[in-house]
Amino acid sequence: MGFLDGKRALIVGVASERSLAWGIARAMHREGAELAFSYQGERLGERVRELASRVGTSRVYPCDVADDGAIDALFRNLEPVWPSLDILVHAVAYAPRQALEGGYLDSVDRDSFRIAHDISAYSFVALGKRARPLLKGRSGALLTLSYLGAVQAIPNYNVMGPAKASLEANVRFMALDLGREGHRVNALSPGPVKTLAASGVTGFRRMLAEVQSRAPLRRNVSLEEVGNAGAFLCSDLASGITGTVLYVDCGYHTVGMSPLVEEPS
Ligand code: 0WE
Repeated sequence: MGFLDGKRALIVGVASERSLAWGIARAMHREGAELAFSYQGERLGERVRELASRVGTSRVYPCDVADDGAIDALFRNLEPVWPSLDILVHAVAYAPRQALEGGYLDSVDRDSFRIAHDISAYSFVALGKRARPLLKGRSGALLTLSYLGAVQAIPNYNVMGPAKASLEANVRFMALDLGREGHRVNALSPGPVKTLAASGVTGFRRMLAEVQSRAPLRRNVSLEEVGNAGAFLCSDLASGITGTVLYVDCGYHTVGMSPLVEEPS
């Protein structure tokens, strides 16, 4: 008996074994959900198909979330095999590399702002619009992935901050709208995890060290912990929770200052 028995979940955003989307997929599979995946670009197609086979599915479809036609094609591929859907997981973000380092005003420009918001925030709405017909009559759950940079200024996160702020506002407006139909919309806000997206980020190792010294739990969060929180939020165990951002960060966002004395590591 799993707490997601009989649920169908579409996972958008798996790029590797270290992806947050993959952590969520594994937890959902463990709890009995049936899964389907999308991927961006043929280079990732093979990798995602291999990962999908480990959680017992060959439902794997291409989708570039920047393209409404591609989103439509994803659901046209899915509909014949899955006439209904219970869960949509959106774990996609992108800003041009050069916008993610240096001072904010120097690095941001109209193009990087537009791209970051389009791929990281609007794509959740675009997927929600298209998923809506399949959610009809179910108690659906939509989940996206945010980050602390949405609500606090973090060095180098730059234009991704406003993009995640927009994403979190979208969670609230989508929750209000879809709540009429019984669907829930939430976000996770995990602490830093060494994913493919994070591996190119300047100073990422120092960020992990900062969290480890400052977070109440004195460590970083694991992929499994993020996965478990995601599976919970999309399950009936969370039936009263919508429009929220759940921090999965070992408590980091709750403290205002590092411990004043060095602690043995
Ligand atoms: O949201 C993110 C990262 C998202 C991301 C990562 C990349 C790297 C490669 C978006 N766009 C790109 N574009 C690329 O070309 N995180 C929460 C991880 C992350 O990224 C940071 C962080 C953290 C944490 C960037 C700067 C500072 C902190």
